[in-house]
Amino acid sequence: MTYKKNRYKYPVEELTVYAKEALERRGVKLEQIAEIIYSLQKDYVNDLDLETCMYHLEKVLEKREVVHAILTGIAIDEIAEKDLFDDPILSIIKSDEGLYGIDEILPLSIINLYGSIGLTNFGYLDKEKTGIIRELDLRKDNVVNTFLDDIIAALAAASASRLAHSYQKHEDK
Ligand SMILES: [Ca+2]
Repeated sequence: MTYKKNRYKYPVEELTVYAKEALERRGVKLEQIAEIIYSLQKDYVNDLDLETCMYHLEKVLEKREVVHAILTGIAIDEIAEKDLFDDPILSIIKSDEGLYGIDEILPLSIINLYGSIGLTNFGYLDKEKTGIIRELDLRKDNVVNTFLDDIIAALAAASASRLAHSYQKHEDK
């Protein structure tokens, strides 16, 4: 029996580069996500710094499932921006209706990788719209960020969860 080596067309390292490029193209800097992670965890971790937040974000971005969610969400936003969907779904996506909900379901594939702290943080960010999430929410005029704001919230929540778990492990030892 031989192991099928080329199961994936794109190695995950390459996908991570695509995902980072997509975030940058949509006006999101990784530092801005790190700032949200910091705000979520600063009260729980002594001497937390942005570098540590960034480290955990980079680790989350190395996962294929995470990259898939980022690229899918951003693709939907960009296709909607070009009016390439048909109505009614085009109008629904473009207006980011509160009851649409699919934009919040897609990033659960990121959250699910990091346990229940991730889900709690995701719910919190969805309500509070911290930092760049709020900025994305306010950017209008032919810009569609319906999926992006939830993707960013999920990345921050998942990274915060990963960070929290890494400290718990240290304490358990
Ligand atoms: Ca949204």
